[in-house]
Amino acid sequence: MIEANLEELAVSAKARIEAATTVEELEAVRVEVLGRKGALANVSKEMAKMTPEQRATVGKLLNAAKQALESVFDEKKTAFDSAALSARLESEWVDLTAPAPDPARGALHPLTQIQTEIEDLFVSLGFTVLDGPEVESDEHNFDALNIPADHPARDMQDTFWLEGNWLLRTHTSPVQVRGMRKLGPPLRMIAPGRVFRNEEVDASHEHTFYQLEGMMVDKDVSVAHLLYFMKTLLSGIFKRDVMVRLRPGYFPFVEPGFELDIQCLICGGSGCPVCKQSGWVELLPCGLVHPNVLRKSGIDPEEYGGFAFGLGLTRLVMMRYAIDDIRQLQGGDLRFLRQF
Ligand code: FA5
Repeated sequence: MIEANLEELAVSAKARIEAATTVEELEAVRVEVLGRKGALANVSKEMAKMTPEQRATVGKLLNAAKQALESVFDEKKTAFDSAALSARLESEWVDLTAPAPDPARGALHPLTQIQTEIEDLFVSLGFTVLDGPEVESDEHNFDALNIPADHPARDMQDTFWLEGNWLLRTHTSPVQVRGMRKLGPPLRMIAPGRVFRNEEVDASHEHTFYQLEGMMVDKDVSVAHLLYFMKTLLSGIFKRDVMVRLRPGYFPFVEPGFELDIQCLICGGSGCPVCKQSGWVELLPCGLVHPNVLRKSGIDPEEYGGFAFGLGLTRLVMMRYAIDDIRQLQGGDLRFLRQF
């Protein structure tokens, strides 16, 4: 009797194992049949009540059924495992021969782009590009530019003073001094760079901004030369007609000095916060180099003359791309920068 039951149990368990469609289902059958409290374990417990002969027969059948079912189970489990592995390989498949996806590309900051364009322009006109330190001496930033210690013009540029007679340069003009001393006359140089002023920040004023200095020293340099280079610079940058105005400007290191203003390209001259409602933006102060400045750098003003200019590079970028707030340029916001 018990033999027949065992037979039936084995047949039905084999069928259920083979029919299982998920690992969970398979595991449930295993626990139910082969588990510690499963059907086969129950038969094993029953054997205690049997005669030794019966026990021998049933024991054999039980072992055979157990082994047979375990092997059906293992087979089924292996099939599930290999199906799972194939699915995983399929989903994680990588084509090593496919071309790599485009990496996210960076781009040059608009300031750098314009700086490079101006450098190329001036290099093509025979100018050398010079660099100077951002931490400068009082002598280079002021004295050598005809601005002695007690000169009221020192107040024109609010200075970040450091210890001793050191400071954060307030303009790129000290590189003029370095250029004259290094190259000697005749010379043509430009010097782009970062400058610092202890100023209140607004739509058109930063405490840290960029200028581009230019200087030419030679025999018989006149205002005509200055104007020629300034016009070449502006048409090279804007590639269209822009309204400019020239007015007298005072800088101790030039005589005569001029302010070259550009009609505000943000508002077209009607007035906005960038041009302080005036319609004009100060962009390009310039002039003929003061004889004292030449003399302080070892150049004889009787023999040589020169012109110099100090382009507001950050403002130029604002005009070219119609950026209505200077703070955006150094804010580091990638959404803003990606537009260029
Ligand atoms: C100077 O710095 C002189 N060194 C320029 C110069 C050089 C004159 C050679 C003559 C000969 P100024 O302080 O005006 O000048 O500054 C020059 C330009 O820098 C300005 O026309 C303006 O475009 C820009 N600028 C000045 N202050 C700021 C500021 N806070 N933020 C942004 N741009 C500024």
